[in-house]
Amino acid sequence: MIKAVIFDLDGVIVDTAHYHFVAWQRLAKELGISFTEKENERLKGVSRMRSLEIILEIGGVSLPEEKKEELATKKNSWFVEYIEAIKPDEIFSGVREMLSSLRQQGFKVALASSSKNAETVLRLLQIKPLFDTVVDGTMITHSKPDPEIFLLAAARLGIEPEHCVVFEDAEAGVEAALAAGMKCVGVGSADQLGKADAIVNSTADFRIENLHSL
Ligand code: B16
Ligand code: MG
Repeated sequence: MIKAVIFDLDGVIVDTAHYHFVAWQRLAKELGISFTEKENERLKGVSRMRSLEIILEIGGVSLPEEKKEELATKKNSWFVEYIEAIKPDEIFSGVREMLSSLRQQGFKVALASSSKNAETVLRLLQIKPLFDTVVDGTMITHSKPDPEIFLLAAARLGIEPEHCVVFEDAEAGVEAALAAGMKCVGVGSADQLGKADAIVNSTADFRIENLHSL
């Protein structure tokens, strides 16, 4: 019996992945590393520092911790600059209505994003009041694919993991949801998200009445 729905942010509610990509690519260019949109898939759902490490691995570059901190901070300052322009209508089509319907139908609704900028994005989209709880990258120690973020969201909602469904667009996120003992709807392609219990092209394509048959 599903009682709660937990949403990832980037790629499920809004396309911040594009802004992450543009900022990472700018940094990669400065470092002389070629970084493609396909390689960017590996960064989805994982933490800022792990993302940087993946790019450095791609470039075969090894740097001291201090330098990595400096580069991650630089990338984040560009990302924050880019997302300042986000408008409420950038939310994926149908998602605002879906969040409202879920709560009207008695489901608890949470946001669980690895991003430390999730609060800013929610404010810009004007959707924070649509969630019963928000868990983000500032509140966790282990990033997806570790289940910590989803277990924390469920605990804050007061709902057992087996009664939760997670909407995720990243492979690391699907793994995290399943490791948490939750059901998972993958948003994207079956190639990448094949382990999910169901796959949709975009979040609002999922029919709420199908939650109980996952
Ligand atoms: P930040 P999500 C994740 O958000 C992104 O998918 C991932 O690409 C990013 O590295 C991570 O947030 C950390 O973001 O640098 O803003 O803290 O998909 O978990 O909503
Ligand atoms: Mg995501």
